[in-house]
Amino acid sequence: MFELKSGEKTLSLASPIVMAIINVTPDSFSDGGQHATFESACRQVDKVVSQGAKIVDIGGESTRPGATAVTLEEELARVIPVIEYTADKYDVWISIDSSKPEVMEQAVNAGAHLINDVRALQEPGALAMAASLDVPVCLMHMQGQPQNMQDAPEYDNVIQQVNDFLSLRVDYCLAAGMSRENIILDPGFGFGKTLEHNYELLAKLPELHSLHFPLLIGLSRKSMIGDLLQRDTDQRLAGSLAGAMIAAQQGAQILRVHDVEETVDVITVMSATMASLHN
Ligand code: YH5
Repeated sequence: MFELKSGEKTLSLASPIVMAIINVTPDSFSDGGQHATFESACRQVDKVVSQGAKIVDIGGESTRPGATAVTLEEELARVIPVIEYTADKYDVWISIDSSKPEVMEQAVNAGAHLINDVRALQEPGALAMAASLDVPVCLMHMQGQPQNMQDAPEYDNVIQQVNDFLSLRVDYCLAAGMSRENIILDPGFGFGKTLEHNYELLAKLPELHSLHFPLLIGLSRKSMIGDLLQRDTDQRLAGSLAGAMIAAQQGAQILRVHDVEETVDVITVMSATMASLHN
């Protein structure tokens, strides 16, 4: 049974939990500037905490296909105030979604408990920084870079290649002095994968458990839902919930989602069912 520890805090992974996505990026439909971005992120934190999110994942860099890079200064200006607001007001776990060691450091100093890095600590200095901060880290698989990853992803054996990549990153983390208990793994749905690759990974998710680390899964509103169902981003709730349910049944411990209230309902029904097995 997995449990995460960060400083004085612990988080049980005995049944699946929800990580809420908090994007601290300027909304392309409004031009309210930095303060509007801060305010809307804080209101989103208020909402998802009340809906039962156990972790809020705060990110200031868009890693969607084709998104442009953000400077260190800009990323810090976006995420640090939101982390401070959340740490001051709530008991919830705070995750910093970043690949930059300086952001990881300042985020943890501002109250973040966990690092979520879609680049699996491959940026210069990130591995040493994460090891010295001594907090849990999610290592995600990506083929290519956000700018080009969806161009023509190719694998001979997608589950094996994802497994081998994550296993190698684990070795580097352990060699850098990171504790085994601080590692979380993620196959990275949509990060350099076709629709078929994504569904093969979801179907074969239990194979990733052979590494014996908790799994984090993010498929909420992604193309693997939208392209399959031919639905726009605001019409992907049912598909996302089905995906979350399947991931949880396949043994995923952490579900990274936009729709917190609905996903909490799904896993509550599932957990009640599983608990009744022992009756
Ligand atoms: C993830 O899977 N994903 S950012 C496109 C969408 C909807 C959502 C077109 N960060 C993950 O959420 N971190 C992101 O619709 C992540 N695992 C972890 N650990 C992409 C995203 C999204 C992209």
